[in-house]
Amino acid sequence: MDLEGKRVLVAGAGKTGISTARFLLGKNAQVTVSDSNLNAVIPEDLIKSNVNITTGPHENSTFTDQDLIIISPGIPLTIEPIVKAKSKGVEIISEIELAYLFTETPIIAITGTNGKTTTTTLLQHMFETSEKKVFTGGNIGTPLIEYVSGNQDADYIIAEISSFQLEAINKFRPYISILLNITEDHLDRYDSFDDYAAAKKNIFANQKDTEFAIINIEDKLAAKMSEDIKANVLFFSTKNEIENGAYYKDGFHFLKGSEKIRIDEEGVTLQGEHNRENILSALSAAGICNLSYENLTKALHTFKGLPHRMEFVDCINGINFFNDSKATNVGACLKSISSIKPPIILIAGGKDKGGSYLPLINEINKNVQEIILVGEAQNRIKKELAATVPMTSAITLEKAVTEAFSKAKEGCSILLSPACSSFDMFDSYVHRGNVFKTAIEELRIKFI
Ligand code: UMA
Repeated sequence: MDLEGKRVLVAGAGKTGISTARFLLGKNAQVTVSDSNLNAVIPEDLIKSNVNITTGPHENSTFTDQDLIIISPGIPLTIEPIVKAKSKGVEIISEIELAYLFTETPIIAITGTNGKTTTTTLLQHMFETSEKKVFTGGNIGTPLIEYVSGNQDADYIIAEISSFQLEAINKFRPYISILLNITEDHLDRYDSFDDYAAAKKNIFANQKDTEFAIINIEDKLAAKMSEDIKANVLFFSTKNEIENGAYYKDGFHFLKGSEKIRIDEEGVTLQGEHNRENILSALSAAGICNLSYENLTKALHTFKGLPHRMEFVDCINGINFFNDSKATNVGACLKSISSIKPPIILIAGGKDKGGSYLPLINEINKNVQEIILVGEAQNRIKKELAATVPMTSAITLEKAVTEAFSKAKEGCSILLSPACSSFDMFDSYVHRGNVFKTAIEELRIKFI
């Protein structure tokens, strides 16, 4: 793609937009940045450059008078100026598409509703343990375009990819794509679950039979998607033996080329059924890339896990605290309440994403003693889970922690697993998780 002299609009001035604008400047494009927030913070280097910056409500004409628009993931394709620009023939692509067009480095792209970040980070660790050079980015935090503008030379790009990023691709074509699972999420952005799933399926859209798709066969919808894709499909399963793929049965079985490999579970740091899925998918990709048994075993023994994902925080008076602030949807919450020892006092709630909470009922009845609710979604949760356990409300997360602690007996687990996003009360799930951990630190000072 030749960008020299082209009129290119960057929609959104968050992490993605800023990195994209810098890249485009380096390609001598005529760059405009438009952010709907009047108070968007634009870095000094861009202000001083010849980028045209507009903040405040998007103007249709700013979007229609362009040759190309790079849309940030947080902006839906349905906003009026984008629809108008599209109808005038302006090309609209996401930043991952732009990055793809400027690199030859093979991409391992990981998507799914849950487990993306863990799998991405685990793969990075596997490659680094095998002394391979990788760039890790995408939805995990560093835009892929930074790899391209940094003129880096990695063996592989390991990219966590969200459904938002997949909405505006034309050619983006990973060497290996991984689909972990698809459960309800982001229904505040999509008209239906089908629309969300269709965006995820885009990860396979441009792959050819020289490339690979690694798919969770236990996820019915994900498995169905394999039927009409061109890539070589390798399934993985935590439940059944798979002849031509990876599975868990008394250890992790996977393929390295045509060789069948088994790694023992003993010494593996990641725990829980959902992590078995993440491990199997990562091992499948590592097997395609020919990483050795020794290095993969070492990587699984030394992987440190991630904060805010079923993170054990503390044990006070025999009561265990777990921080799963990253559980921003019902599927993730379901997995966490089924993976720790009951009885659980669950702290849930936050910004509602429009999905149903009903799938939680069985696991709550089995494992949860009481729910303490915070945030905007609490009325809906109370209504949908009325037939389960007692529920109370807390005004702040700190109050929820003290309330839960006052009700917990020795042996009980207090779990923050909100099933909602954090944006009603916090800047992000990280902020929410840190507030939870600070509240626990304060309990420790008071009660010990
Ligand atoms: N904005 C507009 N017009 C609009 C809406 C928003 O101009 O109509 C502006 C906002 O004012 C803001 C900017 O757009 O200044 C934000 O853009 P963005 O929301 O795309 O955020 P970025 O900072 O670019 O971060 C994005 C991803 N954010 C989202 O998908 C919402 C980050 O994923 C990702 O790490 C980053 O790119 C680098 O690739 C975050 C996320 O929440 C972690 N992802 C979702 C998730 O994991 O569930 C998908």
